[in-house]
Amino acid sequence: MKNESYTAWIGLGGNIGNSREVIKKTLIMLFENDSVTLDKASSFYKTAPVGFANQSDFTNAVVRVITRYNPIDLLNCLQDLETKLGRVRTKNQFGPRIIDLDILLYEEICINLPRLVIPHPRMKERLFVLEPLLEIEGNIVLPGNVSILDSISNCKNQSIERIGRLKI
Ligand code: PH2
Ligand code: MG
Ligand code: MG
Repeated sequence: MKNESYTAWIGLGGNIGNSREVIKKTLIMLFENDSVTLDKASSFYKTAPVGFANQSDFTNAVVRVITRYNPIDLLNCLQDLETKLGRVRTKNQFGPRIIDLDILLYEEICINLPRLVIPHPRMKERLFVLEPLLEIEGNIVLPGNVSILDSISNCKNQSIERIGRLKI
């Protein structure tokens, strides 16, 4: 592995069990790994489910990390962590989950592989990603030169409530 480090943005979400505690535990476990360090974390948000309505509200957050991993190694690391935390993959891509860790952005790169698409293909339509991202990255311009505020104003039908600081 090269010694360089890269910035990535990760979305966290879950709606099974005490999701706030699960997200905290996830971050503690993630940062026990020397190859990923926390740079900035958003607050926690309580969000209505998007994509499949008949399930509990989610808790969501976004973090900015510095990592030595390339995107695929970072994905492997996040998926290992999901499994360790008890994630069971079901056929419902948008259904309930204990923890979901998604790479939203990695530097300014674009990747389109069967396992991994960066920027995250649905991030611009999801208030549960955009609002926490705006909190930590006020000036960010989204891929395609889209303003985050414009994207947020297109998601106003999705409900989101800030529920407190993420202290780890
Ligand atoms: N994740 C999904 C599908 N729908 N809705 C909310 N509010 N938060 C999520 O994290 C979420 C979702 C699939 O990854
Ligand atoms: Mg997801
Ligand atoms: Mg995922």
